[in-house]
Amino acid sequence: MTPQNIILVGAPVDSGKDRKGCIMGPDAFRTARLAETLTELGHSVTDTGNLTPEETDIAEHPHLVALPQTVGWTRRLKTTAKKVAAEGLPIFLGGDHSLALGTVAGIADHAAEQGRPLFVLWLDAHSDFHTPQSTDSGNLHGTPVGYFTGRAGFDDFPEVGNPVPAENVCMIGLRSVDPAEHEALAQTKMALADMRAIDEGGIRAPLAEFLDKVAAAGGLLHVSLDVDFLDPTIAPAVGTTVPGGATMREGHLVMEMLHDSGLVTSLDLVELNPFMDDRGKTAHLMVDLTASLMGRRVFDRPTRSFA
Ligand code: 6HN
Ligand code: MN
Ligand code: MN
Ligand code: MN
Repeated sequence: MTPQNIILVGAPVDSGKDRKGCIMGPDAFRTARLAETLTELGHSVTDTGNLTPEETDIAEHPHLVALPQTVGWTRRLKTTAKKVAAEGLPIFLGGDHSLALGTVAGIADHAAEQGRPLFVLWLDAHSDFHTPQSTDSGNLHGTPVGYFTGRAGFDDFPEVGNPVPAENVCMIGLRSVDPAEHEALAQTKMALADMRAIDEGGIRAPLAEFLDKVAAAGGLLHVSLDVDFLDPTIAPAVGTTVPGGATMREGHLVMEMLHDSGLVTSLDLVELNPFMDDRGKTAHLMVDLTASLMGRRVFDRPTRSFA
């Protein structure tokens, strides 16, 4: 991979759900040597430190958890993401998944300015396609895809100037989709690979198909990696564990294919709750996956075929 100008942006967002702990995420990624690892791969790495949310005068909501804080984070991240995307390859260190309301909306503004379409790869057990009206839990980390694809009902949030068309989004790893999300997803042309599809056909096919589409369109590609994409036995440090997730090798293969495609222009690392980790194993795995995305390989692919 040609050396990249990687910009680490700490986003200790912890307002997207009731359970606390993602506030420690950015420092756990730092402790697991993310910057050093990427530097060793030959990239230039700048850590810009941690952001804070903008102040808002929005009132607390009876059902939605910490609405004012999440709106404040969305404002801050939308502006910041647009700016840093013009300067290099940003990696947003979460923080819970509500940070993607801001990161993807801001990256979409950047893509529009470049005159290029934006594509989003959503690696998650969940589809996060709720609106503030459809969510049962009131946890706004379940809404970012609804927001950045332009669903109605996000009145308190910044306007999404450049919604990402649903057909430009691919989700891989799904195994927990709420009925309201399922119904809404059925109205779209989003590419959805649930765990059964992966069991039956492998994780390679849906990703390869999506990457071909991104390449053909000359698009930018944002990847949003939720810890719970991975099976909880290998990645326990997350509040929303769902059994039956991606294996270690499925995770790495996705990242290696993304690397070889050369298409990825921005990344979210989200939902790491270091309070729930087992001696840093989830933080280390997330760093290792990021390393695979940024060019680490065990050895050069063998030239001899074993078929
Ligand atoms: N995540 N669908 C559930 C809810 O509360 O709306 C879970 C959301 C999980 C959020 O994956 O970032
Ligand atoms: Mn998520
Ligand atoms: Mn999830
Ligand atoms: Mn729900």
